[in-house]
Amino acid sequence: MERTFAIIKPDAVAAGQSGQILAHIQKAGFRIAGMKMKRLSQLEAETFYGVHKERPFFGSLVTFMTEGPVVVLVLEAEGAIAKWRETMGATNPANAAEGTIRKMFATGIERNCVHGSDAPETAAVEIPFFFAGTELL
Ligand code: 3AN
Repeated sequence: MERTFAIIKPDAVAAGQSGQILAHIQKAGFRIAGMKMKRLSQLEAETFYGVHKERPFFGSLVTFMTEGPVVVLVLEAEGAIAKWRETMGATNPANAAEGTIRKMFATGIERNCVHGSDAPETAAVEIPFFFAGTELL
């Protein structure tokens, strides 16, 4: 079993889509090992997206990710990392496949409703960034 880290982003939480996204996650066959709602601080968002620091969209991305509460999740499944990337769909919803979460709920390349770790090394950093071991069930 593999674990990945996911976020339901502020756009989807504000739009009242968390429940539908969680239902989709469970229908897709993930077990939820950790879940909480929180509002990211500026420092948390900047640190979390540190790899994008030099990108032109960094400031805007941090503003977006701190504009309201998010739901942070640890999802478990066989091949969870690749499976969750597939379930989310492409970063830009215009390129996302039919039936993916981003195709259904994202409104743009930045406001793209969900996050998912892109590799085992990323999941290994992102999960403990938000969850203590005792919070994973
Ligand atoms: P993904 O979330 O699919 O792994 P990344 O890691 O390339 O995509 O980008 C992280 C986040 O940065 C995206 N989820 C999106 O919110 C934002 N983002 C990525 N590319 C752009 C872009 N060209 N313009 C604006 N925001 C972007």
